[in-house]
Amino acid sequence: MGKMQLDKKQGIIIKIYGDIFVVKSDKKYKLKAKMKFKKENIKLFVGDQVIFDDNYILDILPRKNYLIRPPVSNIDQIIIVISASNPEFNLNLLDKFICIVEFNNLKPIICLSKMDLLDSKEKANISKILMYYEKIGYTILYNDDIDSIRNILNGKITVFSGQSGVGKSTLLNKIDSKFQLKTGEVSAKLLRGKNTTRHVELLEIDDGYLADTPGFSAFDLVEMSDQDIRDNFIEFSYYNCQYRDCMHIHEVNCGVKNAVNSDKILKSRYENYKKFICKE
Ligand SMILES: Nc1nc2c(ncn2[C@@H]2O[C@H](COP(=O)(O)OP(=O)(O)OP(=O)(O)O)[C@@H](O)[C@H]2O)c(=O)[nH]1
Ligand SMILES: [Mg+2]
Ligand SMILES: [Zn+2]
Repeated sequence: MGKMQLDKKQGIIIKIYGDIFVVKSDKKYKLKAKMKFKKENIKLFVGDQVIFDDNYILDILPRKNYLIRPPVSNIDQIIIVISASNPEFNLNLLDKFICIVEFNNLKPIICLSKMDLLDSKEKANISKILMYYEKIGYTILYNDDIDSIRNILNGKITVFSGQSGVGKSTLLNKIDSKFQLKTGEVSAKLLRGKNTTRHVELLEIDDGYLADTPGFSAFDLVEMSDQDIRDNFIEFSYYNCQYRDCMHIHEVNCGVKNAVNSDKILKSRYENYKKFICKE
């Protein structure tokens, strides 16, 4: 008699702790990974589709995409949470993050938090800036409009990202109180550089998954060349320059610089672009 055939199944990794992988299929399984992953230096991420038997993850299916920081694969969309205040409204971080998300061939969705901390004049100011981002093609959401947010989550893997303290975990708890994610004081986070959220797992919502992620205080664009950065300021491509490979810095007859001067391109976008190119 031959060996007993073990049942093979396919599922998605939703949680990793130590060397244990929680895989969701018809139900949840707690598994270990076969040695070959370590030998071949393959790191398994939440979001990975895997083949498994009763005890082990045997194989990983090809990834559609993945992020290293935070480690998540097969992402459908990224919601960038940005706060209107506390921590301060920060267009430099927003533009940097949009650039990275675009570089990964995903469309960022921008979600504003803490508008309640602003007076009406400040609110109008921020709304005007956000209209620019909407005009160039990005969806804008507000963290008090849970219905709209929940609507776009269905059937997708969505990663919530953004600076520490902007309210990612608070928002996810509002989307579904069963998540019970830890939240914390902004002052404590910024002072000690401490994140309340430490690891990444996928949370089930309707027919999709959400990933809360630890916020960052600063990060850089090291993996991107200057040309990559330029190409991921998507609205620049609408303007024509004399030189086909124009970097929009020192060149003459530059359509982008003209558009900045005539307020067609948001000044802060262009200023941030220059800072990123100069690796500030
Ligand atoms: N006034 C106001 N406070 C908010 C809002 N959203 C979140 N907060 C507060 O902001 C603080 C930080 O919220 P968290 O949800 O822990 O922030 P986080 O983005 O998950 O932070 P990390 O996990 O460190 O990345 C908490 O004290 C929240 O109560 C909001 O819309 N308005
Ligand atoms: Mg958090
Ligand atoms: Zn140019």
